[in-house]
Amino acid sequence: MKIVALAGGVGGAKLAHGLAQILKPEELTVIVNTGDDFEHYGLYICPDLDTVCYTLAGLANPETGWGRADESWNAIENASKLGGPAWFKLGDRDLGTHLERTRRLKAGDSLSQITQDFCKAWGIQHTVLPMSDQPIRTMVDTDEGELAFQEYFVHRRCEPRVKGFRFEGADEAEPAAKAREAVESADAVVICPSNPWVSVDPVLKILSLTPTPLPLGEGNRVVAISPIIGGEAIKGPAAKMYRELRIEPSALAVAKHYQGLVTHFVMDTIDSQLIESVRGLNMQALVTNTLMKSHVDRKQLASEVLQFIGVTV
Ligand code: FO1
Repeated sequence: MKIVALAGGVGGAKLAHGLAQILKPEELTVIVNTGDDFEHYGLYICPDLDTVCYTLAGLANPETGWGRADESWNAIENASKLGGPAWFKLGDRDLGTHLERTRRLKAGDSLSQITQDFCKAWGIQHTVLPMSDQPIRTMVDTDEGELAFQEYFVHRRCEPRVKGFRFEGADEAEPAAKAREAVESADAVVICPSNPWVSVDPVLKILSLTPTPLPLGEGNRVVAISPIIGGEAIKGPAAKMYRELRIEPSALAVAKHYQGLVTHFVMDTIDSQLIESVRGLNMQALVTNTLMKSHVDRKQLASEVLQFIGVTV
């Protein structure tokens, strides 16, 4: 059984970790959004890739979900005292990742190859891949003009009102070769509970997973887990984005977002009253506890998702 999980940052990483506790290394490929990537202090930063890898390796900061556990901040504090920007917090341990990734990219290695080598060094046995080896940049159109993703997300704390999104470079970019192969040979695709607008949509666009998912064969399953619980996002600005785009945030709105692509939809028990409306979108629906507060919750949700789509492990 071959499963591909599509993930953005923290929520995606948690479910990917749950899946990795159940599936064998050869059974799981996690394809990660790189639309949030940017250059800062001359370094190439891949926040979502790092969040997924640190989480799978057990190195992630348990409070924030991003960055490293047992982190110190000497370098960024020093740079800030010298007049450098401190709005994007780069920890000392985390900096090592960006330094080495930037050195390898400048030497001509692909992001896929670098990620594979980092995973090996961190003891990650499952495959983690960027969606593309070419740069794609999520741009957020707001009432204050268009902002680069991290500028909007971290620097401006998601305060400007969102009007739309653009994935710069996406039209010219190819999926990473191994990501394309993984999707083409997948028995099922799991869309993790990540932000549909800015974490999942760029991956779907790059992989050409449109409402009629061409690379997947007849009978294959695409399951999505709602990141909206009781009308609010578990983390991050997804609910705020829905509201600003004049859509009421709900698990049903997420299901509609993926209509035509997704065959199975998972939402939280708190949203059980929406089950018939979701089924009306031509999807099978499962209601369960989707809040992943502990490592046990991650594995439990992953196990229920796999069972729901008929994967026996
Ligand atoms: N998120 C923040 O809210 N503030 C930060 O200072 C910050 C720094 C940071 C450093 C490395 C990294 O890998 C991620 C970091 N993030 C930070 C998270 C990141 O901006 C977002 O979680 C993702 O881009 C959205 O998925």
